[in-house]
Amino acid sequence: MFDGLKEKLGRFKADVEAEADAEAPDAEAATAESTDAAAAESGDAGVDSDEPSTTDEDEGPGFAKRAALAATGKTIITEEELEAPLEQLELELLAGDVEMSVAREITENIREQLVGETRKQVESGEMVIARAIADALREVISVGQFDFDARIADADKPVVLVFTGVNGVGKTTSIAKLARYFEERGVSTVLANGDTYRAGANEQIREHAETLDKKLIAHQQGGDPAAVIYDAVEFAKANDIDVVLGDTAGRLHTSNDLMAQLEKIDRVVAPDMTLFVDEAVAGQDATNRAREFNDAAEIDGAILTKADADSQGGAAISIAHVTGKPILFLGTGQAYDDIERFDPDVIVSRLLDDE
Ligand SMILES: Nc1nc2c(ncn2[C@@H]2O[C@H](COP(=O)(O)OP(=O)(O)O)[C@@H](O)[C@H]2O)c(=O)[nH]1
Ligand SMILES: [Mg+2]
Repeated sequence: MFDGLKEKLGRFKADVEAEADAEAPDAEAATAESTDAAAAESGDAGVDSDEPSTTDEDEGPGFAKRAALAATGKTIITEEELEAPLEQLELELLAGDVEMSVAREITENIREQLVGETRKQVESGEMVIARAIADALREVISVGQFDFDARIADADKPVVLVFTGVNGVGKTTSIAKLARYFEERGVSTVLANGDTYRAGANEQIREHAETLDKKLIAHQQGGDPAAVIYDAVEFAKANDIDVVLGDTAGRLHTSNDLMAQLEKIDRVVAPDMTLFVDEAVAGQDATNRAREFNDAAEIDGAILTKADADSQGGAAISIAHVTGKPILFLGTGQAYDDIERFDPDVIVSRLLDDE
């Protein structure tokens, strides 16, 4: 998943490590030595030069050297040395479909963390660099995250979720997957086909509803989407259903018509959450659409589909930072179980995994 980005980040890490090694040829030895000494001291005894030196004799031969290293404030790498690798990384992130402001944020975070970083006693240069990249990524992708299951559980029932996004990105499929997801958690659902625009939309979602054994509320093609979702809410109230999953038509986000429809849905049923759906393979386009949909009809979160297909990964790390709303789920295939919660820590470790 997201192999393009993974490769670019790996290359950057190797570049900076090479710079750090070139800068401090004796650093490896010093680090190894101090690591051993730290283990022997069994604790977090620092090498601060101003530490009382009463235990000098017990410290072994490495101490003087370590103290000297700390006193000189030996750094991993200087700003100058970081410049070329960071510039290269920024270009590669852009080529990997990362939004420009997000690429900047990531490289700035890494710069801030690495410049002047003193080689720590028990931490190799490699670890410092890996941590800086991981922290920078986590910071941009965890924007706005909240506990989705808890929010659903705590909300007044029925909870109304409306799905937006352009045609073909996987809205209807994601609704079907979420019906299964909720069922596994003991949460009941009703499906509402607010896509009254596209021919065949009723048949497609009905097939899912029947397979999943869920009630579907649908009107004729050409009907009013807000009325369909309203009816589903009434059905949920009358039948003690927890969650209404409201599909919508996926016309162009620039279409005034569609935006007027979303506004009407907002007015008539006041959804608890509007979830924007787009596909990872759309890259920068997905990020731009997320921004535009959010501007037109505020979203509460996003679902990024087709993460299983070969995508760079740029949308996955850009959407939250650009919209201020979290990616909540990843679609990872065409089957009902192919959906997972978007967990920033898991994504970061996938992107930085050396395998
Ligand atoms: N590989 C893959 N295909 C998906 C995923 N989600 C949806 N699709 C496929 O994308 C196509 C369009 O999906 P659909 O739900 O009809 O999109 P909608 O127009 O937004 O409602 C269908 O063929 C789905 O099977 C996913 O996570 N991975
Ligand atoms: Mg659809």
